[in-house]
Amino acid sequence: MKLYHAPGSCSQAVHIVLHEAGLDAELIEVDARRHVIAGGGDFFEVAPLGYVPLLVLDDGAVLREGPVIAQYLADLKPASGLAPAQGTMARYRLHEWLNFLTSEIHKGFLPLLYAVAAGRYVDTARPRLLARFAWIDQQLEGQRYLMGDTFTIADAYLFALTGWGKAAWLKSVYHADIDLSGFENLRAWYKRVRARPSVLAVLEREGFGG
Ligand SMILES: N[C@@H](CCC(=O)N[C@@H](CS)C(=O)NCC(=O)O)C(=O)O
Repeated sequence: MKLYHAPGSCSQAVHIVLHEAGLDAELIEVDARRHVIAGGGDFFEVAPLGYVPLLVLDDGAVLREGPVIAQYLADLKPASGLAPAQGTMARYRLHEWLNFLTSEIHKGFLPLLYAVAAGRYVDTARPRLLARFAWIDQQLEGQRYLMGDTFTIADAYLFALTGWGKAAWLKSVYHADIDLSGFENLRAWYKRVRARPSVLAVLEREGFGG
């Protein structure tokens, strides 16, 4: 397998899942803003939509969309607990989280990451995003991970996205103009996730260690 990824981007979630599942993949780094593959090469030739993550399987099949790639990898190692079994209510709960993270958090960040282009829309986008983080903070009350006691791919996804916000306890990657410092449960969760060996290994490899 080959994983096209960009350090600190949403593809970090898939990178973490690879480690958690104990799977091997060749990592190919991409400059996601310039759409250039490290060492040379036009990323659009591999990925017509120009975004990471992208997984190329050994038979040449290409899998797009982070939450789908993460589920594929998790399902290769069911004993990892990274995704509950297909068809169970717990699996639908996982889908619920992944869809929420994709549509409400991941894409909710875009106006803040491209604030100049977004103009006054930032004034609408920021409180919406904060309200959704407040909701996540409430859900984490009294539990270790998003789905309870078990770390799942939803935690890996939220970890990559949370790193985009501003808070003293974050090693922010993009410094999006949103302050997450008021969310105590999120903060405790973040520290817990950041201490996982898989996450430490990925941060080191992506240049955010230490
Ligand atoms: N729908 C895609 C979105 C992926 C995405 O937004 N990737 C960003 C990095 S976080 C990227 O590569 N952006 C470059 C671009 O869109 O040109 C997914 O969920 O996997």
